[in-house]
Parts: sequence; structure tokens; C-alpha cells
Amino acid sequence: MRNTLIASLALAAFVAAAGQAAAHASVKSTTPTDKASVASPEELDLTFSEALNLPFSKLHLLGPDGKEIEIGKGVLKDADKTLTAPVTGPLKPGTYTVRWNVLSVDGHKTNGTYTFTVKP
Ligand SMILES: [Cu+2]
Repeated sequence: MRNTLIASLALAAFVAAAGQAAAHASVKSTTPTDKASVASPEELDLTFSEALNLPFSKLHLLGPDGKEIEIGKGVLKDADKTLTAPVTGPLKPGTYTVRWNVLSVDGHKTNGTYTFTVKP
């Protein structure tokens, strides 16, 4: 009885780990692209490897001083795999960090950051 329980717990852990490795959302492409030098963008676009759950998926924009800059509400497109948010007003020259926190439809949360530079 006890051995059966241990065996099924081990199997459950294995299945959970395998599922995570196979399916959590990773970034496939972004606009602006990572480390790009661009004119002030009108929006941020991040395309993920799987569909997202919008209420639990958010983009944050941090300015050259590290302070958060308010951006518009995110929306999903391209079969819910692309998260887009409008950037309000022109951004001053400098390096910006995009931080993303997303929940994919399989229930896994992932997050990360990347940077782009606004040209003078
Ligand atoms: Cu997943």
C-alpha cells in the first residue's frame, strides 16, 4: 500500500516535470526586438510559444532610471499567443526594460525581461 503510494507520487512528479518542460510559455519574438535601437515604439508586442490567459498576463515597461512607465492595457491576438500593449506618448532616448509575467492556458506561470534602446 505504502509502496504503491510512493510509486504514484513519483509518477505524478515525473509527469508534472515533463509537462512543464514541454509546454510552458516562452518568448518567441518581440517588437521592438531584444537589444534593438529603435525610434520610440507605439506598442510592445511579445509572441509566446503557447496561448496566454489575459487576466494573469501583464507587461511592465521600466525606463532608463528603472522606474515603471505606465502603458496601456494589454490585449491578445494571433490565437492568444501575442500579448500587445500600447505605449503612451513618445519615449525619451535611453534604454528601456520590458518585464513580462504571463500565465499560459496550461496553467504555468513564466516571466522574464529584455531591453531595447530608444535612439536620440
Ligand atoms: Cu506549460
